[in-house]
Amino acid sequence: GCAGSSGGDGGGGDEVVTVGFAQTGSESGWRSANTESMKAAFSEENGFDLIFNAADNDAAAQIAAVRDFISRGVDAIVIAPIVEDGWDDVLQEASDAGIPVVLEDRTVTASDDLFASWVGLDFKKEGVMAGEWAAETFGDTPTKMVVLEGTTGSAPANDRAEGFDEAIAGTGIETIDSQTGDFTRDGGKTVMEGFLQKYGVDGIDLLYAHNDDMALGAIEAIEAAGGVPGEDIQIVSIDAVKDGMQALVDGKINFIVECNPMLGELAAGLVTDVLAGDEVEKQVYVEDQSFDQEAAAAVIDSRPY
Ligand code: GYE
Repeated sequence: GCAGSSGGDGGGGDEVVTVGFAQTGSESGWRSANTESMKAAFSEENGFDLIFNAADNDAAAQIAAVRDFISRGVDAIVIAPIVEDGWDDVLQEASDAGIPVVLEDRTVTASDDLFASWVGLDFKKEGVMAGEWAAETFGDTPTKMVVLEGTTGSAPANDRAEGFDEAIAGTGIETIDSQTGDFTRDGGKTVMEGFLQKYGVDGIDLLYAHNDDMALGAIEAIEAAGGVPGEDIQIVSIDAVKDGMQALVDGKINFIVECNPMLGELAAGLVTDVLAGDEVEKQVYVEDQSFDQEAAAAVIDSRPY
């Protein structure tokens, strides 16, 4: 046949592995860190040819990107699914084409026969940890809470809501409003402006933001409305990215649950193992921590993202 298939690196065991990665978009600081981690792990030095697609949070565009990977005949596909539902058909198509799929970050509702493995975080547990802090902080005290939800239909938005609600059941915390801010800073700011217009700074005691970026946007809205974030309105959020941790150190956020975005090496390891025909776990969970102001101050300079 044809010699020199690709690369011209001498062949042998050094075949380049072509991977299509369908990223959600670039909605948050967490996402930037995750994209960096993925690109570093799926690098040329590591033997990968990475085809990177960011779908700008458009679920249909993300599915189209995966279809494109299939028609290009990549060796493997990695997906960070924007939403949980709607994956059955395209995952079946990848399976029919004999292309293994590894999911990273978010989960899907499709049958787990349709993908090789998933690596990510326990979003429900993150919600529980955030809710436990709120339950301990406010207890039976009547507390008016607003929620900034992540992208509607995404696994972290669904699971973080569920975990938090379980943890605050039976406390004095009442959800007076809850809307999506799409995991973005602008979204968090705009939705919080609406909440503040409706309830006033005095009518809100607590904000639960499904990620740091939305909390950071909300902080701007609270300050613009003459309120003191972290005091007039206490804030709990999830991710523990640099800007969020700084706001926690500054007392503008009161508690943060970590969500580790450094999933690249684990995802690349799974792809390598799957292509080698090795058995892999269906679900690989990465551990998260949580931080109050003091804990954040102690680690902020040593964190990689
Ligand atoms: O928390 C948020 C990002 O899916 C865990 O997506 C991820 C979430 C993360 O936009 O900041």
